[in-house]
Amino acid sequence: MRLGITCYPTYGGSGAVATELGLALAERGHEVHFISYAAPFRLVGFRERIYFHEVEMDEYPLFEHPPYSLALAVAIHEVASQHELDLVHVHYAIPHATSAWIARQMMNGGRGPKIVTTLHGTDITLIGQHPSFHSITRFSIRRSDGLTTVSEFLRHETEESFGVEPDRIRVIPNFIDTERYRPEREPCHRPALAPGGEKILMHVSNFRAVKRIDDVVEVFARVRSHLAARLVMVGDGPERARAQQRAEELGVADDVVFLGKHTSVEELLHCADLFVLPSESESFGLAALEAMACGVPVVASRVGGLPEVVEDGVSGFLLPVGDVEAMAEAAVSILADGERARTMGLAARSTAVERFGAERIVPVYERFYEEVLREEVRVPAGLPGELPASKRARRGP
Ligand code: GMT
Repeated sequence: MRLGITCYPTYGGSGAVATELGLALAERGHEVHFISYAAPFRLVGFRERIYFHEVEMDEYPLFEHPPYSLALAVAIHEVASQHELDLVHVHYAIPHATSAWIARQMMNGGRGPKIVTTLHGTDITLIGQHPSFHSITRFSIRRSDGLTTVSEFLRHETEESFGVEPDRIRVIPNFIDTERYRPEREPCHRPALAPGGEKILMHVSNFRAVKRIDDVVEVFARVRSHLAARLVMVGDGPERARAQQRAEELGVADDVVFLGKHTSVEELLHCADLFVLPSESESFGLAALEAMACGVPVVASRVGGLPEVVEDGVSGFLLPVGDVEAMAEAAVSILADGERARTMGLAARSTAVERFGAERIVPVYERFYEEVLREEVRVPAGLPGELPASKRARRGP
């Protein structure tokens, strides 16, 4: 197949998944064209059958807010025409699903590549609900030829909040390269991160408010009053300064290290004894899965799709959002008990390999694309002014 992939290229789960998917599909013989405003952060080095197309945006004095959605639509249109794409897969609905739809409308009255939209999280649960975006998001996702969500939780949310018909959405969970993300990698950075042999708690995110990184620090301060520990914070974002300040206030700053953004977190995760993810909302929790693949148990909040990834009491513990006391207690119960930590770490790794391994999930996407191309996926009948999918003209003259 000739595929286009559009995603946010900076640090974030949806861009990471989109890039890994493109790379895996190219390995399997497909031609993959990434279309975005910058090369996705995990797209490094030369790979056969992989192309990157940068969306061009010119400064113009009138544009206080340059219309990226339109420039992206033009780029998708150009790439789809020049390379005769069969299908464009957009990750995160806003504005990608809309731009892809516009691009296709520009092609001979709507003939063009099929559009698959993967919904990742806040495009549905947060920003997509805002009055400025709700109707266009609903319009665009309902016009995608194929719709996927990364968890059952998000499927349900999409159906409820956007009136998408129940049988339209396919749940395809995020996946992980379990060769790259694995326990006991070399070199081991443990001596550098915890020179005194302390236990290592780790958190990786983009430090937005939804991640509640203050809670990570609160949990750590409580754990540290029970045992020698260090907290390694990986990533950056708007909440970083507040979390640093909270660490100072709690008197634990000397044992908290903020490493900043990191392109290959697998080099760090395997050094951790525990991963902490106390998010307010999490449609899947890719960071938790990455830790689990490295054999690291997780203490997280019981929200969104996290219970579909972390099995409470088996690969970690799930606690109510904001309950830092309970999270700290759960963390200590793992860190202070070597046998429990080992058993949970093994369970975490097994879950990652058996349920979320790339070799298991990537072919699911491939089969879904084939279904979409064969028009076997249901497109709603009642969209005003549209012919049923089977009657619409196909690409080409
Ligand atoms: O939706 C977002 O907040 C952005 C997105 C991202 O790009 O990081 O995160 C979401 O997608 C990830 C990949 O599918 C999921 O692992 C995250 O749980 C999800 N974030 C939220 O739901 C807050």
